[in-house]
Amino acid sequence: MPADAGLVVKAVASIRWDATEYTATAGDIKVFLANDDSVKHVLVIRQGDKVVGDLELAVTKKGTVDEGTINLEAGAYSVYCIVPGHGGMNSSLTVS
Ligand SMILES: [Cu+2]
Repeated sequence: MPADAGLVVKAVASIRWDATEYTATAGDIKVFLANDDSVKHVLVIRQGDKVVGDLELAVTKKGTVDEGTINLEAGAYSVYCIVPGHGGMNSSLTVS
C-alpha cells in the first residue's frame, strides 16, 4: 500500500468491503484498493446514488490492487461497487 494513501479499501470474502465506514481528509485523496476476494470488483465513490468524479478502480482477482486519486470536498459519500449483484458493497465514507 502506498504510504500516502488517503483511503485504503479491501474487498473481502462474501462480496463485502472490509469496513462499513471509512473516513478521509478533504482534497486530493489517493485511494488504494486491494482484492482479498475471489471475484472482480470495481470501486467508485458515490454521493447519494450518483457517482462522483471519474475514479474507477478495478481488481480482477485475489491479490490484485489498483489505485487512483479523487478530489472530494467535505461531506458524506459512499464506497460502492458497480459490478452487477454487488449493491451490498456500499459503505459510508465521511470526508472532513
Ligand atoms: Cu464488488
